[in-house]
Amino acid sequence: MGFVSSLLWAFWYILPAYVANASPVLVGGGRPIDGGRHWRDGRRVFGDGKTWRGFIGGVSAGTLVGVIQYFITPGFYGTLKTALMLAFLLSFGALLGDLVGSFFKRRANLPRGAPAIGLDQLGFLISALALAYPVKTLDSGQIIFLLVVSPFIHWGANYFAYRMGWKSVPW
Ligand code: CTP
Ligand code: MG
Ligand code: K
Repeated sequence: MGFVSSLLWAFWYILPAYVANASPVLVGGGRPIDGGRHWRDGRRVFGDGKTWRGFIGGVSAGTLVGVIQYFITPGFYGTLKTALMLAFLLSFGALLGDLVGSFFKRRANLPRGAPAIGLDQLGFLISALALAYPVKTLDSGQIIFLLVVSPFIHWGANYFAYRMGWKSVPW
């Protein structure tokens, strides 16, 4: 595989995780996952920015993208079942990593929406890669590439969402 095509495949592989991470800003809202409860430090467990609708909607959107990807490049996945499993684990991993990130942000006394550089841009990605690892993984060069470019994509996507009026802060 050529260098450029290996990087493009890395994007193709991780796409469900990106979609899962980005879609809650549009589909989220309603009941927060922590149900409004507080941790023993007196602060919210996750906060109002982590909702069931965002979580389930994000996992669904990412998984659906994976199914569409299978029909575009079946050879990359082998079987529909593999594509489905991979997309689900990438999407679930992304939202789980995002949730864990918010847990640590609240423990650090950061209010909902406050930026946490590193955690915000890479937490979802590392968690997605880890959960999907047993089904299909990338080589180390591709993983390093995603770790380097994802923060820029994350910032770009958030800035776009801010300019569209979908969220109140550009990060
Ligand atoms: N969102 C959601 N459910 C999730 C994740 C995100 O509803 N599980 C929605 C919320 O409206 C959230 C927005 O997507 O405000 C942007 O997500 P994110 O930046 O991850 O949340 P923050 O508001 O920044 O909250 P936190 O400080 O906890 O990261
Ligand atoms: Mg945020
Ligand atoms: K986040």
